[in-house]
Amino acid sequence: AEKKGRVEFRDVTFKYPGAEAPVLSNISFTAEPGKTLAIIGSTGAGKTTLVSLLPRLYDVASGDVLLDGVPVTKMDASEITSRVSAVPQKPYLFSGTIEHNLRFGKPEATDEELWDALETAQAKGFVEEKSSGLNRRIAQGGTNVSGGQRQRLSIARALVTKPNVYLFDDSFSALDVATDARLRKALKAKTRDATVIIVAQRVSTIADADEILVLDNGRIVDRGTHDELLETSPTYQEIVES
Ligand code: M5T
Ligand code: MG
Repeated sequence: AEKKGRVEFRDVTFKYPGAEAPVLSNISFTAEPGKTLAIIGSTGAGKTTLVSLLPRLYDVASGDVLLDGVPVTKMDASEITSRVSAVPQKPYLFSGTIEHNLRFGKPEATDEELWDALETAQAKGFVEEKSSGLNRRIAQGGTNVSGGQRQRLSIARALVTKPNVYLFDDSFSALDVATDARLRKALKAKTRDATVIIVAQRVSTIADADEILVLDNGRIVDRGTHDELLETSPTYQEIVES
């Protein structure tokens, strides 16, 4: 069967409600199942805005966002959420147990699936270290876990749903470089058939992506692989050197 999860942006323009200037202009790209697409760019470039258009946190002003050829504006919310898992830049945890947090998108998941997701997200040790395990309680706002643990639990939650498309918005930034690398390696093995879109600050997080989009001031200014961009993109070189 053909793999699912092809994402296409066609000449997308977007403005926040009430704003005058567009935050995104003429955005066109395709992300394919089995591949990793990365988005990099300075703060305020529009990365979070861009990835929020697929799960329809906002709708485009013009152009189209398509999932397997169908505009997302023609899909209902439950279909999109079952097929697209987004890990937000500021991950949220519910007050309740770790299990409750992980099962959020897929209540029927087995314990084995939860542990498997935790292992991939490099969060298994953290959950195992207390005897309460999956029943360990997360305080309101997730204040009793660190930023990096919050990110990893949020990644595990996305893995439990086994979607066609993963969106990671700066999800690896609170991890040390070694954990970041281990997590992405495990992730790659577990998400072979899915489309993976990674927003990153660090070049090391995305150097092995199949394609990298360089976003600046709401526009894609350059695109290519890491090696290509090192040769051709002054904006990318600046990010590498920063
Ligand atoms: C892009 C503005 C923001 C900036 C531009 C989320 C949000 C953003 N903006 C709003 O006006 N309202 C909003 O709700 O849009 O912002 P971004 O998409 O958040 O940029 P980024 O993700 O590339 O930045 P960062 O800091 O996460 O690397 O002008 O003011
Ligand atoms: Mg952002």
